[in-house]
Amino acid sequence: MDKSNLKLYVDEYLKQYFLNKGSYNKLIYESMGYSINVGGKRIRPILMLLTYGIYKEDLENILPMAASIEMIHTYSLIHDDLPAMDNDDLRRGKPTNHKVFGDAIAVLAGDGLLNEAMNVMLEFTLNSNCIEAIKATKIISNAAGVEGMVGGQVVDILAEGKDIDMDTLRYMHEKKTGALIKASILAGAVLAKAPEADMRILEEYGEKLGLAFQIKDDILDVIGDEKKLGKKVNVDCEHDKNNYISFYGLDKCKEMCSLLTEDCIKLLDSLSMNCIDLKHLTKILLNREN
Ligand code: GRG
Repeated sequence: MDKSNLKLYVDEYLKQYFLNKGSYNKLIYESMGYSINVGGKRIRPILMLLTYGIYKEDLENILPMAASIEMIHTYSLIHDDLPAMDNDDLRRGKPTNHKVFGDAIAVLAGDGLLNEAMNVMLEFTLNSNCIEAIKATKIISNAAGVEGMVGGQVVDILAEGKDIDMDTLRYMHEKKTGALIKASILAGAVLAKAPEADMRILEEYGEKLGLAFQIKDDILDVIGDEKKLGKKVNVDCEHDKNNYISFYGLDKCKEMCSLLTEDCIKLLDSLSMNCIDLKHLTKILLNREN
């Protein structure tokens, strides 16, 4: 597998997975496939593959696990866009799932993707018959659930229109965005049977990377709003208050993002093995434009 083109392998796996599926239930597969194939950076699967790749050569072996985490991420985006949550019309530059298929099918497409991910991970576990696959599945399902992404989303919804403190903001993002990012890294490491000392370093790396990713997302959000409005945004009144920018301001956030990225690189440098590709991706995430 060409490490510089991992997105292509993930895209192809997911495309094939949802192609020509279903009979009476064809529509739900179309809806799931629509959101899966509509785009996306595939950061979580790539993080899993590259972390696994620090220790092992056969990256293609864990492609189903990597694709599963993208299915979970895509389900969360479909549900997040629903009128009952963020009520967004566009996602990944295209109409959101519910705009194309209606609310009911969009809810079911999200449910379908989550369950399909569990199915693929369990099939991988049965086929590989190894304890590491069970551990990785547990890490991912826990990160996707109430102790992770779902829990973070609940805090986000409850915080809407209210002032929250820094600890709540941090908890919210650690769970909503950070948990799945950290799980991608840890699952890759577990599947590759990384040494215990490296696991601890990668856990810290995952936490810092998740935070840097979220702060960068907030920065891009404000910059996007400013471009749309053609003027500077006052984050206190013109922008969703519960983000890092409204707590720290744009410049401080940019600095925090750079410092976190530097920390991430130092952590990767302290691993027992060389990981040039993961370091490269870490820097790309800091400099990304979307
Ligand atoms: C509905 C349970 C549930 C959770 C939703 C992920 C999420 C939780 C909400 C999305 C809201 C959001 C925009 C969060 C900011 C960080 C984030 C997850 C951005 C989207 O991830 P990317 O940038 O997206 O990896 P692509 O489209 O590239 O896959």
